[in-house]
Amino acid sequence: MSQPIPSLPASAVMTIERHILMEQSRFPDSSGSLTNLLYDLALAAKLIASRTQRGALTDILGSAGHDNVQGEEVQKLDVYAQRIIYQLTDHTGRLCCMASEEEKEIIPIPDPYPTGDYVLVFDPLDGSSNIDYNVAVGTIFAIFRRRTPSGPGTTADVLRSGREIVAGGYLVYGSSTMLVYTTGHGVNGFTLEPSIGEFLLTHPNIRIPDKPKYYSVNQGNEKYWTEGVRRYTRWLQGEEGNTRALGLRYIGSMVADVHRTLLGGGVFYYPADAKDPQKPQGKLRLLYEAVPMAYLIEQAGGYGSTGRGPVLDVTPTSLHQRTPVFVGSRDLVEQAEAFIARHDG
Ligand code: P6P
Repeated sequence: MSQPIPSLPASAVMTIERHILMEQSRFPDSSGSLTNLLYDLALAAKLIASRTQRGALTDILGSAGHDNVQGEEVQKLDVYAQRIIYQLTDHTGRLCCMASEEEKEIIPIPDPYPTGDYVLVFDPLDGSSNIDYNVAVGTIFAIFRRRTPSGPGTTADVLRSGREIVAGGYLVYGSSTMLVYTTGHGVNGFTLEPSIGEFLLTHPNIRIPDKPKYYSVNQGNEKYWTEGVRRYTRWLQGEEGNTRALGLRYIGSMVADVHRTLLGGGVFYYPADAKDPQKPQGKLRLLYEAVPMAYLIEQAGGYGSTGRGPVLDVTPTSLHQRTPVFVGSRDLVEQAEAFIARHDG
């Protein structure tokens, strides 16, 4: 039975550290390990933000000169973000292993450091191809309790369905730096106050608005979509019998597109497409992109689907497995499932 969170006077300044501690009070028998892991991620975010916000003023833009496991050109900021998150979490004894978009295999905890009870999966800098154009980018993370009893983490600890997630969220490095996370009791957003280096609560108990504003998809890929996804998109545009036409907003950075969808309502999707035979399930990864975002959107009253059913029901069979993703207002996402079922068989 979770403990009631002690109420604070409205004037109280709610730092993320205080908020995480209050969340921990819901779990009296907790060891504090998850709390400290969330602290570590908040610190990593401050360090990453210190670089993203200075852009070309530091030697942090541009390509790192090699491709990653996804075959995507790695940006210098990708490398920096990956290294910061790893260095802040590899020695603390809170993790049994990690998995990153940038690393082909599971990342073990190095000797002589102890292993812990949790698994961290993350995309250190999502949308990094946009960095040089000063477009918002982000970090996405999900945390699971380990499944194996002890010792080095294994794929059995990492390849988990979203139903087993214990915490998830993202950082968005935009006009301001925000950290948005959930531990299963609602979604809260914090904005970094650079003058004091603190994330302060600015968006308590986020709920996705009932009245949607935008749909968000790369319409340039339309010729590669299935009939169901094409007709769904025309429905969103006010055809196919729909009287509530939506505007289109697409940034090409998942964190920024999902953040706008979470706060403004609507739907973001990256469907399966025939554009790249190597990626028939679309471009986005299940474990460290779709799952954390679907979990967070559902905690805010929305829904996350593969187009055929809940993202959170899918158990990955490989680390970098891709999936079609539809996240946002529940009724809009369920419409996507209906069009796909009706027209794509
Ligand atoms: P496209 C960024 O490269 C990313 O992984 C996501 O952040 C984003 O949603 C998607 O790819 C954009 O892909 O094909 O529209 O450029």
